[in-house]
Amino acid sequence: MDLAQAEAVADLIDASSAAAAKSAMASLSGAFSKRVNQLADDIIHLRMLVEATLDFPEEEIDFLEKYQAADTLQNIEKELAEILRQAKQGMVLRDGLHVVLAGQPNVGKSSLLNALAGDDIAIVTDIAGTTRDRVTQLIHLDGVPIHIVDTAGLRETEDTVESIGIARSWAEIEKANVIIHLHDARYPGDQLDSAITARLPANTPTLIVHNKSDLLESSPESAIGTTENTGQTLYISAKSGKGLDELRQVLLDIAGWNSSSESPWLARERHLQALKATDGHLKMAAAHAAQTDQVLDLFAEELRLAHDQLSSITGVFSSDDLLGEIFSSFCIGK
Ligand SMILES: Nc1nc2c(ncn2[C@@H]2O[C@H](COP(=O)(O)OP(=O)(O)O)[C@@H](O)[C@H]2O)c(=O)[nH]1
Ligand SMILES: [Mg+2]
Repeated sequence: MDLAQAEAVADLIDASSAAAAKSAMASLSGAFSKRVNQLADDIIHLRMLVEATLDFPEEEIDFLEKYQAADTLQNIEKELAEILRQAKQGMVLRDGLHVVLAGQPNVGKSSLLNALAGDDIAIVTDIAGTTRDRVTQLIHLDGVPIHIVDTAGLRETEDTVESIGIARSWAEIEKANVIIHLHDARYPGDQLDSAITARLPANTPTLIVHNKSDLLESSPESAIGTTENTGQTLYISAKSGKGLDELRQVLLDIAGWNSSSESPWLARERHLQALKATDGHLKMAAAHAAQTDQVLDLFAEELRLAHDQLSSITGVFSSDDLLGEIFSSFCIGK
């Protein structure tokens, strides 16, 4: 069993849905490791050729041309991109998405949490400032864990407890993977909503969701854009449930979840970082190869670093600190 498989044991124990458990099983049986090892083999082959050329310079082989190194490297990068894409899916399945409900008091944030959870989790009243502390609920969409965080409504307040709650709301917003900025559909273009929008972190995908559409005389159509921060305007009613399926679908899209593609292996942040670092070194190698006066030893060095990064996933090359960290999540008996 290699390191990625050992991690899969812990992930299988912790799996929060059937889909996550299935993917953890795939990792455990070596599906992820196999792809990583195949890619490592391709890099090893290329390294072997370049190191040989470095050792026997008198042969004066134009290495890169003779062995079509550029093509080989391109194929390796393509395969890496595919592994990275599937690893991202696997990470969503393992860690889920943190979705924060933000907005003014009384727009229906707590009602939306309850509607999505299918249960009365948060207190709902028509009194502004009811929610004072964040309430988190785990739901599953398509087997994907989604942590929904309900927050205190954002407004100026003299109330000490409420203002602490609002500070917490902003802290949650900063940590969110996705922000649902809830509006009251009856008051489009509200000034306070614009002020909130201006304060939201620019790099976090944000959905503008107009709630209470049941109170409108005619219900406007939702506009679902293709990019994350533009054009996502949804009309829903937390009360009647209208538009909630659409909202769920948009959340899955943002998570990068594609239910039609085969069940990926489970992946961790560590794996993703290593894959990205591998990609960085391969790109550097390609850049060296593209120069007219090819610096073969730099090319070789970048390939070596790429190889090291990739090997850290399966633990062929891992520091003791890392191993300590990973195995600290195992208890005796597991
Ligand atoms: N008609 C209607 N009322 C809603 C809807 N969502 C919430 N409400 C009402 O709006 C009030 C405030 O809701 P709440 O969920 O506590 O808002 P929050 O302060 O944003 O958490 C309550 O009286 C809810 O019953 C909706 O979709 N339609
Ligand atoms: Mg509330």
